[in-house]
Amino acid sequence: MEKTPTPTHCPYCALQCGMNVVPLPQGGVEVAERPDFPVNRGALCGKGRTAARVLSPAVRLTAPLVREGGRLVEAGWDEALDRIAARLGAVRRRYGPDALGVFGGGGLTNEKAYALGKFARVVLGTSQIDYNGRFCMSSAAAAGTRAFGLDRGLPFPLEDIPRTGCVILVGSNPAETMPPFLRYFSELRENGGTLIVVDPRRTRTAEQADLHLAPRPGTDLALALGLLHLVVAEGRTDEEYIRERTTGWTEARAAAMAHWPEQVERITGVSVPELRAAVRMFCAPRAAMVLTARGPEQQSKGTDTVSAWINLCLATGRAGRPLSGYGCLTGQGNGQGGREHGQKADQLPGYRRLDDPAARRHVAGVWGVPPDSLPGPGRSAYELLDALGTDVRALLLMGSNPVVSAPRAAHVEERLRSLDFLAVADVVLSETARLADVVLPVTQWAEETGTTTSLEGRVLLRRRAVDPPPGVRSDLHVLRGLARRLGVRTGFPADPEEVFEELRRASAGGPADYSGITYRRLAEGDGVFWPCPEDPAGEGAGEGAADGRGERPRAAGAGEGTPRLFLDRFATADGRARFVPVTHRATAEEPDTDYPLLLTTGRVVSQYQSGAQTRRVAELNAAAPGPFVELHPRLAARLGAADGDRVAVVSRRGRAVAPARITGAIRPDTVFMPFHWPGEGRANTLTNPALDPTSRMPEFKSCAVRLEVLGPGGLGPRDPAGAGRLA
Ligand SMILES: Nc1nc2c(c(=O)[nH]1)N[C@H]1C(S)=C(S)[C@@H](COP(=O)(O)OP(=O)(O)OC[C@H]3O[C@@H](n4cnc5c(=O)[nH]c(N)nc54)[C@H](O)[C@@H]3O)O[C@H]1N2
Ligand SMILES: Nc1nc2c(c(=O)[nH]1)N[C@H]1C(S)=C(S)[C@@H](COP(=O)(O)OP(=O)(O)OC[C@H]3O[C@@H](n4cnc5c(=O)[nH]c(N)nc54)[C@H](O)[C@@H]3O)O[C@H]1N2
Ligand code: SF4
Ligand SMILES: [Mo]
Repeated sequence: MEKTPTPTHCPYCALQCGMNVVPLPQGGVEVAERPDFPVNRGALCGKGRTAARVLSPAVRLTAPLVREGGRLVEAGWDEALDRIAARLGAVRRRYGPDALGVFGGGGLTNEKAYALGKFARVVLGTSQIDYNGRFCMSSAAAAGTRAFGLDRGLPFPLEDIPRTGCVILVGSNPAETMPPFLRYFSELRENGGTLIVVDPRRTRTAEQADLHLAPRPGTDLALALGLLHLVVAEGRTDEEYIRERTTGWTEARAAAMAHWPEQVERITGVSVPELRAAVRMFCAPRAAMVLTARGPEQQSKGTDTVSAWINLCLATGRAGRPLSGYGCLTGQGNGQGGREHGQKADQLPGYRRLDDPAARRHVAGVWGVPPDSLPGPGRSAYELLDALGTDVRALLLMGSNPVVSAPRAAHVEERLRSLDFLAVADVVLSETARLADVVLPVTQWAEETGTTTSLEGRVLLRRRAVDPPPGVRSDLHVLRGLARRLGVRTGFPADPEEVFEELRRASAGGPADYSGITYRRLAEGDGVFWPCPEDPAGEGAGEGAADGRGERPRAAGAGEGTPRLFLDRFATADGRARFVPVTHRATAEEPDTDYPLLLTTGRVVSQYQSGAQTRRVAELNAAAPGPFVELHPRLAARLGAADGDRVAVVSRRGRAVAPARITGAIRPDTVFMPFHWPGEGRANTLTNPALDPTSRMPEFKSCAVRLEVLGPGGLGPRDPAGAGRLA
């Protein structure tokens, strides 16, 4: 057997750490360091190091399953695909194409996301497609687009972070969510730069900060406006930059001036001296950055909140300049690329808009269909899940586990159960797959080739390193098989490179232009930053402004694309960034006498998302065996709760039970739960599906709850909801 390591990337988060996959003498593979990849230089978190465990047939699906008499039983591929095609066809004949739903995921490669979007529009003819990325960074994407005319999470590479002067990190906890990323902050501080962390909890990330602001959940909008107010009041705006590179300042300024620091202190709980200190630190150096993640974004006002942070950058001249800017840290392995190539309800490949006639013509041309045949925009993720069993009667789900991860999850579970037909393609028998009528076992990262786009906007090649178990096939194979059975015989190749070649053409000329990127080019280097238009003279194209001086992409040899955006101009029609006037508003569900506390939710380092993959790895379960509720000692004393006591957290949606973890690192008015587990400790039983009006992002980061102390948890290992069990 070939014993050389295969260089590839982690299956989990958006950092897309480089790793080697190495064959073992006794068969199987393991993950090893890959020090030459610049982003993580060999460092991996525990999830990445143990990723090969999930390749084992012992923990994953190895044959299609079909429901017979209420039970899932093994079946052949033809039978499984025949059933799906027959049922989708029957629902379409009876109720029309929009009764067919498709739900995708930001963990899917670019090729899969592209093929899934095309499958929905061309084969099913449905508008009802969306994906879990809606739950992730959609608010930042909406705010970035309206300010800069383009949304690429980070408009600069991570290597710029240590060289800036100050970073405000808002609602992001990389110590748990991207451990190798922390090095960029330690280097920043070694170079004399400062780090400000905004988080209601004193996380392990916040502990590294020069200043930690701990606002009440859901008040980041007021906080950013308060900072902007002080920037104006202290004369720290950059008037020349505002004049030359922006529009809309007058209205945005007026909106900010209505938010007095004392009022902001009352709303957020962050004191005026702390606000002043933050402004001083942010404005002192010549360059500075604001980075946001899920904390400020997963709110029913997430888009306006991100706009407020962008306004702060624009007013101080800190966007579209070297070592300065606003960036959003995407989350899933292909969180960035997954939002560019057409699995989103309103979108066509290349980050084109589905309601733009020119975009429809271009993409329809590549697909060989009349533009009029493409459906219009459909429902957003939660709205789609909420419509299951009523307007949407059959669902094809690929790359998500909403029974655990969707807001108001008990309701979503009930909607999934009410479907006429559910098909799930997954690696493992997830909680959602257990509800399906047909389950398809698919290949994973190390068993297939494909591209992802990291949080830097860097397109990367994942390489096939090992053969999948017999009986397992790829998502692309699934889509090809279904398309054929539904009468579309061409246009759905199972070979990823062929799909990528088509994606290049479909994205050409769009905002996220990949046309100059090829597998060969990706294999030769450390990835290519989009946009990367094709060089008319040959393959290599789009070597961009790697020196930070901001030329537009230029066509010249095998370069790294466009690492830095906006240095000359923003991607708006007039080249200027737009201020958006925003004002603070309350969360959708403020505490009251019945539900006096705020619940916020998030992540721990050793579990990933709904836990479908990581709950199957013994080492990770040992480190993070189950859910818990973080609460402050004062709150615990008031309720009479001791550390480890079982507590019920009750919201208007339902009730979850988990052990108490008492810590001074959280605000006394707030409790925190990680969302990685199903069953009685499922945090999403509680969460509020109030949606942001622009991005349709649910409010995962705050809802009103009360606590009931149930008493000692008892000795011995608890097994809340099968948290530690392998499926
Ligand atoms: N270990 C692990 N790593 C992951 C993932 C995982 O599931 N597990 N998932 C990946 C994905 S998809 C994503 S999206 C990223 C997410 O990465 P992060 O955004 O870093 O993760 P979260 O824990 O959801 O939220 C970050 C912080 O927001 C804080 N927060 C809560 N409410 C508020 C608020 O109202 N305002 C502010 N400012 N902060 C608030 C929380 O206390 C938390 O510390 O992580 C990626 N990496
Ligand atoms: N309360 C609360 N809820 C949240 C959040 C929060 O902060 N708080 N965060 C939200 C965020 S940011 C996100 S991104 C979502 C994520 O939540 P989910 O969408 O549930 O994400 P995963 O658990 O990664 O689910 C991916 C599923 O796809 C499978 N899979 C992996 N790779 C492939 C593949 O290549 N093909 C196929 N077919 N399947 C594959 C996995 O085994 C798994 O079952 O959760 C959201 N839910
Ligand atoms: S930080 Fe993210 S990409 Fe890196 S090893 Fe961990 S999960 Fe994988
Ligand atoms: Mo995410």
